[in-house]
Amino acid sequence: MVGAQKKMNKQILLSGIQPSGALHIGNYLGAIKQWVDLQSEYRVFAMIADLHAITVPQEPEALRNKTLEVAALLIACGIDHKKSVIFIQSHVPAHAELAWVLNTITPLGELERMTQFKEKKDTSGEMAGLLNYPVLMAADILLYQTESVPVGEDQQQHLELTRSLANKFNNRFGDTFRIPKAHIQKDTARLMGLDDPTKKMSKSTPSANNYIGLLDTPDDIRRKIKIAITDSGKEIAYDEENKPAIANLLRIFSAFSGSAVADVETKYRGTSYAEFKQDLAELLVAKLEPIQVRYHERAGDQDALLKILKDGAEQARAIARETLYNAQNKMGFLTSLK
Ligand code: AQP
Repeated sequence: MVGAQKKMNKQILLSGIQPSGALHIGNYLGAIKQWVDLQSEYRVFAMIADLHAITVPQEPEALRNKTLEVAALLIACGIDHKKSVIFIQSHVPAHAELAWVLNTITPLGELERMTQFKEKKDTSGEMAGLLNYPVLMAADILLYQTESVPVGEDQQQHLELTRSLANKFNNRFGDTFRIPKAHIQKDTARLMGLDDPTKKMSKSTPSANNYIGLLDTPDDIRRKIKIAITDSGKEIAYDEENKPAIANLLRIFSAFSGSAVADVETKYRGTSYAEFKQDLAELLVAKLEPIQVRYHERAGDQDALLKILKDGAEQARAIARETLYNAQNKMGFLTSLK
């Protein structure tokens, strides 16, 4: 989830990632790397979305550890805390408070027809938090008065709800929220599961063989690529429909090597799946190593990490609180007495 706001000539870009498992190369290519690149253009607010993560069951100790792991990994991947703001969602109470306000104007039927809810409810239980996830996401976006929101196709429905809630609130209580526009991202960066190329690579799948974690050891990377599903036939060819597994591996190779998919395809035409996979594994080992080195340096200095998160929360709170109070004030809350 990402959004950009233009404020006093400064663009704020809000982006979120859930500490719901081990961050993987899909999260890196599809999200983190893009935020790193956007830092020169925008003031990036990188949010560790723990409130979203608990919409499906989480073990407390794991959630604590993953939250700090994600923070250290964001920095290791290149989010520069001197230029950007890294914060934990639950440290900015305005997210939950605005979500509550928005819940009071959200029709139940709209939430029940959300695809993500329908997909997750059978495995995670029909909890109200899971149902209300899109309302919290609307609060995340609206608090920072984001102007355009780059979203993948799977998040379009949630952005539509955000727009409709913002319009409804503005019509009823007066101009409060900027109506965010969707900026549809091409899905080229989407990586699929190594054990099931029909579903996206996902950090909360039961099997760690589904993904390459950013902190996987070289041996794990080699093993996972070796056992990654391939398609029938022998040819290394990019064919999304008939060879989805090889197409996925080619996309991963292309993204990490910087070569076009067609060039990788040409290079490996006539070689074996085994040879291609071996080179892919070595490429990933080499590319993830510097991130892992920086991660271990960062994770080893907990005091500095906690300070970055504390400073980040303060900066986010100042902006978020302003929008929240404005909204509450318009609704008739006695915000001036707070
Ligand atoms: N497979 C993927 N390919 C490309 N991008 C991906 N992202 C996630 N999976 C892929 C992007 O990572 C960002 C953070 O995602 P999230 O933490 O909000 O959760 P998610 O999108 O639901 O990702 P996961 O890994 O599948 O997490 P779980 O299993 O916890 O639900 C988003 O920008 C997302 O697009």
